[in-house]
Amino acid sequence: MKKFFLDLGKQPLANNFSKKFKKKQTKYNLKLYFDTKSKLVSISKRIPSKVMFNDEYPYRSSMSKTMQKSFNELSKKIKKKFKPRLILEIGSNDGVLIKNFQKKSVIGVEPCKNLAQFTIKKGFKIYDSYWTRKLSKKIKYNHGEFDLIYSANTLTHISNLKDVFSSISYILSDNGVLIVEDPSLLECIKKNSYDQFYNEHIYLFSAISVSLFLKPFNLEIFDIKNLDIHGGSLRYYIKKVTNKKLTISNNVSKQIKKEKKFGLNKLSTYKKFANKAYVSKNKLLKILNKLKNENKKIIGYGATAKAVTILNFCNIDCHLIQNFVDTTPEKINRYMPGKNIKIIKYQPDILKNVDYAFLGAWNFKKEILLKEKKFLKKGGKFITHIPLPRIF
Ligand code: JHZ
Repeated sequence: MKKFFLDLGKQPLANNFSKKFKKKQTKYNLKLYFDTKSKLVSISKRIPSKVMFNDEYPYRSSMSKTMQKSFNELSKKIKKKFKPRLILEIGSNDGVLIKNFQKKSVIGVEPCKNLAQFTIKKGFKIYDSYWTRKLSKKIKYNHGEFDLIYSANTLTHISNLKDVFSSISYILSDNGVLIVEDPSLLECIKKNSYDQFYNEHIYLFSAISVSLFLKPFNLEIFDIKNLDIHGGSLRYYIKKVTNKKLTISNNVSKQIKKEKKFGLNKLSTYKKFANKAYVSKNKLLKILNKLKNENKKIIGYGATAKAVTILNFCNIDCHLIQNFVDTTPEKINRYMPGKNIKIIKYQPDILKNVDYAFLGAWNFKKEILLKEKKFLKKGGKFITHIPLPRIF
């Protein structure tokens, strides 16, 4: 039974950075629900994949050093621990993981053709289609079964999870391993990062919900790792239930216990989280309005999908945050969805005349602070809303 807990208002497509200032933009309800039976947290309005993940999709996984390092380390681990013959990556984006493997040992699935091109051009085999049962049949027919399947920040973006996991189970070899990586619901609730919810994030996974969901597909989690990536992610190592060669690590029950102790299996936890989102909104607006009245120059740092949720939920436009800066070529000179704040190209001296930088990419705080030492030294300050709005 799905129970409502938070209304984040009308939100535009989180990655639809328009070329022109647009007075009117299509917006969709963003309401959050907790399913008391499946323990899944999801959003109500499902937008067709084709609308969200099109051939001009601007998000590039390789735009941060943190991400490159994480994928590089993972590829080494995969090679050493599992020694896979053939790897399938679902949602290969611009190839940040794939490029660490030999061309003959990896196949990617990436429906956004502009992103798929990055790896196709390098000579990798990429299916530029959506992950569906039909595609899994085609890939199995062409390549056989896979002994390692990897997917980061993709499966939570697909509405039909039954189709997702049944297709994976179908194409995964009997002794194969599936590695799934997505933002951790526990970390999201703990950090009050309501901005992890936008129309692309149809679900936010927890170990509780994933373990319940997998059973009918002959799949189970055999290990879990907590990662710092994206504000706290979980990496689930999954195998077939019938595969008794791999043992189940204590990390799985530990994580589930931790989540239950925090209350992820109870609606009341999400209601508290919803109240905190409103507290966070009011506090952020108070800070920004005060600085504006003092004529301070504020810019946004990192034109993230998360920032789109904040701008539209808190009703922040260019009167409060003048511009956003970002390193992604696909976002530069475009406008933040829904609020028309122009995104400008990041350059090392971009913060020269800035007083405050709002951390849209708060999940890369460490990397950004290291890069902006000069700004801080000169008295520049950052604003973050995680876990609650403050200046530092
Ligand atoms: P980042 C995206 O969300 C969308 P976003 C997607 N739906 C998803 O699931 C998550 O990723 C995982 C820029 N930047 O990773 C680069 C700088 O400009 O937090 C990016 O545009 N300078 C697929 O958009 C953005 O910030 C820097 O120094 O919330 C970061 O976006 C750094 C480090 C980043 O994901």
